[in-house]
Amino acid sequence: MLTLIDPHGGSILELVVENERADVLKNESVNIPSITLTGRQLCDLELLLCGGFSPLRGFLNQRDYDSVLERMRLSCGTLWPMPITLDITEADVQRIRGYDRVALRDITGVPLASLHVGDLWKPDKEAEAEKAFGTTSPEHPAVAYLMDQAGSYYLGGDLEGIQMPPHYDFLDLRHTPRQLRNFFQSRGRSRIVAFQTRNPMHRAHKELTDRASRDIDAQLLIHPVVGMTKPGDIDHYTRVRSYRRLLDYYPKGQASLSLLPLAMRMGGPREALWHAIIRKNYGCTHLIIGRDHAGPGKMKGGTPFYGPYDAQELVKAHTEELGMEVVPFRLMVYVPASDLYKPIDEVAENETTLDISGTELRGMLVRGEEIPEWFSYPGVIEELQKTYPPRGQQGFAVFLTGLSGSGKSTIANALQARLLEIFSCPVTLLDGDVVRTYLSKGLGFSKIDRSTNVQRIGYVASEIVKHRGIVICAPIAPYEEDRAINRRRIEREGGYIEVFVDAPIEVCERRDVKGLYAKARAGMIKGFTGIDDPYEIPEIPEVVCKTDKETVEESTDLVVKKLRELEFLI
Ligand code: PPS
Repeated sequence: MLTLIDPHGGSILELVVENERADVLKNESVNIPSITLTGRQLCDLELLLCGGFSPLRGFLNQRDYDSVLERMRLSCGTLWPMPITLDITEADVQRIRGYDRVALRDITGVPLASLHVGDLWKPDKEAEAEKAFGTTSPEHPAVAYLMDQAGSYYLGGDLEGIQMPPHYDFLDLRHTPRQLRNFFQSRGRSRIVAFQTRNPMHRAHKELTDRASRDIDAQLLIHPVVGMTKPGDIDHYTRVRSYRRLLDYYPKGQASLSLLPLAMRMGGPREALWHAIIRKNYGCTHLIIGRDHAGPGKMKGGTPFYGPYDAQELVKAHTEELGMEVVPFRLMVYVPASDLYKPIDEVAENETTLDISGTELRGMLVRGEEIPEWFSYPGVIEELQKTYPPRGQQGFAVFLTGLSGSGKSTIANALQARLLEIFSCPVTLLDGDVVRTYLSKGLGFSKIDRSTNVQRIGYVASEIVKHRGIVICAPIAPYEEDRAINRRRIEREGGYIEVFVDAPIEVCERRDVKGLYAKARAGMIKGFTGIDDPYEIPEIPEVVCKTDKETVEESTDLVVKKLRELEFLI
């Protein structure tokens, strides 16, 4: 363990102990209570152990926590804007009572650190949200996390690291602060400008980072966050592959890429200050800070959480204390008339500029549209295209829902045959009865069992769609909530086409293929959908098939037509 000589002055505090001590702690961990870390806690632990969060020695105790919230400083006065806390549950509190050490483990059970139990307290979460993020709105991702996911208690204490959390991806791009400092030193570089990002980088980013590093004669460190970013962001695997390709477009040796396993809070100004301290620990001397740095965007009503330059201002006000310079990021825009990127403040009033937003880009990718060269680089786009293939190359789920006897299975079978005519790949059919035989054996028809059954189908379907496969599901799925959960889960991976197989109950009852309606009417089956259990009509189905008025072919045609319209079938 290194000793910190000068907070923010250049030293870093690494918390992983020597091998011999680590073995002692590992053995001891079997006999003390353990806490299994969540994804976010794991990211925090990694930054604590490697020195990215120097000068912190562990999770904050109450005095430091209060002080950080009140004045963005630890109780000793050192600048530190973000509360780094270990949240635990009431059950955890009971388990650790009476112990002075607790083992921190990852989800697979590997002991990563021993925490010397310090303060245990119940925080006022509203006050924390207001002070740290300036809002108690659940639309702010960190506030939502704090209120909905974080445990009710905080456990503070110094850490002795047993080992760093293991990683298996992009190992050549993961560095500790010490490794990065050594790397820069070995290159003889003393001026390093960091670029923080959680998005893919295109031409505008390349132009601005290129300019920034040349203007101040500094080596550029592209330092993307690969821990946790804003929900809905592009996954880090895709981003890192695209950053790698982007490196080819910088002059040789000008830019380096290293991954930061940080869990962002989207905390705007405080987060920017935190980013500066972290980058300082990683050996950087400058940080590029732009408009709305680390902000979560706008609230539903359109009001932004933070002012556009609040982050820049706050960090600027502390540059001397930090020993870190801010490089203001001026928005670079494309000027088609001169085929050039320019800082927005250099663009004349009558000059036309062009841009493509992240959402527009994703739309263009899934529609298979060509991405203009002025916007990005072929290598970068190639990587994004792999993750966002055009609709015709994505998987999809056709989810048929309706009463028993409404015709779901018949349409499902006809549709499967139709799709097999077109595609060479298999089409999986998850029919109600089949699922209950293999996937949901043992489940009954209570509300909870039905939900479990329907969500299991949704989970399996989402996996098939993720692998770009085609799946047809045909359960009754009587509850809107379950269908909505499935829709969200499947749409993350590809297409979800809900088909309401709409036949009046009298028609279904008349058909009564399995004789179940008769049994239900006779009271021999309880909780039968449509008789004494509800069927909630789908709110926004992509297709409605009226099977009392259409032939099977006509209903199937409707689904196929919709698939073509949505471009899943070309
Ligand atoms: S659910 O609600 O989505 O979980 O139902 P599902 O798994 O699709 O139901 C499959 C078949 O179970 C038969 N069955 C019942 N249906 C409704 N209510 C009750 N109580 C019930 N008991 C048995 C019924 O035949 C369903 O098949 P389909 O193909 O829909 O006729």
